[in-house]
Amino acid sequence: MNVYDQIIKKSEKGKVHMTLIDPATSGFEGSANIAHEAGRAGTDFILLGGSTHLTIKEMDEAALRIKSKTELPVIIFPGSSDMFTKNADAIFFMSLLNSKDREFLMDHQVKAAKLVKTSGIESIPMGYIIFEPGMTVGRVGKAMLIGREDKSLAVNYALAAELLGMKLVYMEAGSGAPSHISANVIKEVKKYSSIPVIVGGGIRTPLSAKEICNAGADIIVTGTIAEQAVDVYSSLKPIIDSIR
Ligand code: 1GP
Repeated sequence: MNVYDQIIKKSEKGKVHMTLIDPATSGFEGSANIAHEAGRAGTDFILLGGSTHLTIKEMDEAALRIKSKTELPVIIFPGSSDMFTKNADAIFFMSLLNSKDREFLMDHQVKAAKLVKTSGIESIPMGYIIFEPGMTVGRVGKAMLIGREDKSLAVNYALAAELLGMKLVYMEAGSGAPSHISANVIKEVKKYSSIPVIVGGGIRTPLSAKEICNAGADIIVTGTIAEQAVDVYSSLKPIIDSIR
């Protein structure tokens, strides 16, 4: 079964958890360790990437190391056109829909298109939208940040992603954000959206994970919590358990 179908199947049965691993922050060994421990804690998918630039060689190495420690599907979550590896199982072929810079809307995608297509890797089209405070990705991606309670703009962006044929929409507060996006906004988007909604950024406690899932998020992503943990398993397990 391809990765997208696995995501759909899992999200039909319950809430999905994805662990974001950034090898630029965690190193190769640390990345492999996080993948292993996150798998033990019950995460469903590994996202490989982030907003720090990595070369294809580094991505190759990181994916290999991660795959040597887990059987979970590894999905590239690219910050630029160079962040690609054939060693992953799929790539989120994404556009930062509220960027004011065409680089993040379409230029990286154009640069990477032939490589991705000819690699044979599964490509999953995804709309990516960034909310306040946005953190590094908001700044680097030159996002016109969506206000924390701006339900109407959020709905329009999410629906634009869907009507453009994107298969997922990712609502992001920014990695390391002091708080996640608003539950009211998630609820409103879910009233209209027919594609799975991913929420990430600032999720650190079982309570917030549950709040986001109760509001309607189909998939949640955590990154920082595992990155900073001394014991990755113990930091992730309660969060993942809380959404089951
Ligand atoms: C970043 O949403 C993810 O794209 C993860 O955010 O690092 O805050 O968990 P955190």
